[in-house]
Amino acid sequence: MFEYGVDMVDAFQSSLFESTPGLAPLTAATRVPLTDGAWLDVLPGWLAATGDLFTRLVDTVPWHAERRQMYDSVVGVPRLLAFYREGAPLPDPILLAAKEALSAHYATPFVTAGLCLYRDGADSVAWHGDRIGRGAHSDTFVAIVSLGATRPLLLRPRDGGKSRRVPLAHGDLVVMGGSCQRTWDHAVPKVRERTGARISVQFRPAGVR
Ligand SMILES: O=C(O)CCC(=O)C(=O)O
Repeated sequence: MFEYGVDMVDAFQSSLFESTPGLAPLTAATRVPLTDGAWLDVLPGWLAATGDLFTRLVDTVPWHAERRQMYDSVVGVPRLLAFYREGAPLPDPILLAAKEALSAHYATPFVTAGLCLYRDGADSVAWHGDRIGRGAHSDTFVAIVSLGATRPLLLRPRDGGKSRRVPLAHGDLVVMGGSCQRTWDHAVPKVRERTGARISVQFRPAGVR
């Protein structure tokens, strides 16, 4: 397992705050307008130059499996999960730097981090919007950093209409903004072809799940 000593973390964290190496300015993101006041900001490779962040997260995050009721049976959720609530230390200083950069750029504190590990192409998340809490009635932001294997993020308007496919490669950032959580749904579908593992890190403001 990767050894990541406290001194190393401290030294690295200081240098991140001085110069945020590997983090391109968020002003480089492309704004993609959707319908109904929803939009995406897309910044390919935002965290691509961050060494073995993917491996560190696979090794150090306390991943857990969840089960949920589906009709008459309880089924396994097809991905592993970890959640860092507001104030919980993040598992890597790069994620802290990313959270700070997003908060500054969007002038909104991003306070929680949800991490998902898609072990292979059979792992997925079904169509949904983040509508537990504020996203149900107000404009908000959900920022996703994708690490590891490329998987498509699909988006479709809830009222019908043209859907979008955003391929998320290693280090890519996509921010769903405006009305996106209440007027659009998103999903990461299963893929048939052989696919490596992917981690999704979602940063959210307070009261958005
Ligand atoms: O895998 C992703 O990037 C999307 C995750 C997601 O939508 C969620 O966990 O709510």
